[in-house]
Amino acid sequence: MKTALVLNGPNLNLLGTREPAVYGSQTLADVKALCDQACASHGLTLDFRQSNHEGELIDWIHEAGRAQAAGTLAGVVLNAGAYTHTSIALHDAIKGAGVTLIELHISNVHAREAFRHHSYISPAAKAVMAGFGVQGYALAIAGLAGL
Ligand code: CA2
Repeated sequence: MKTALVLNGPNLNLLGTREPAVYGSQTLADVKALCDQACASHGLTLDFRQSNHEGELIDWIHEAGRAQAAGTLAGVVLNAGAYTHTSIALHDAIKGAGVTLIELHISNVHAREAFRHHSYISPAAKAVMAGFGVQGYALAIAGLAGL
């Protein structure tokens, strides 16, 4: 059985505690449970992580590239949080690892502030998901399973 790696970037550990109008009221633990269900129904094993540190996310993407090359990983779902809009290093890591990656945002970033409209992740991603709330995680896992 292949693994789906779901990576969450900075401040996503705060999910469900603030800004419910933008991000909903579900916690990151709730999102993990939702991803567990989605993976189970698509014959995938879930590996779910969160970090507030850019370098740790980069190390995990490199690890994912090795796992995909070894045939044990279906791909990555990445909510890079605000690093989406700032991190050339994450862009380079995704390209360098050669990993299949779906960029995910809970909110519709294009309907928000202009500084959220540009993504360094999108050009390196296989697909982009935004605006479906936390349900987007399940949709992205379904998409990964179907690739
Ligand atoms: O919509 C998304 O998923 C974002 O990736 C979330 C990021 C934001 O910087 C991106 O522009 C869009 C922010 C994650 C922080 O999440 C919080 C959740 C609750 C309370 C505070 C922050």
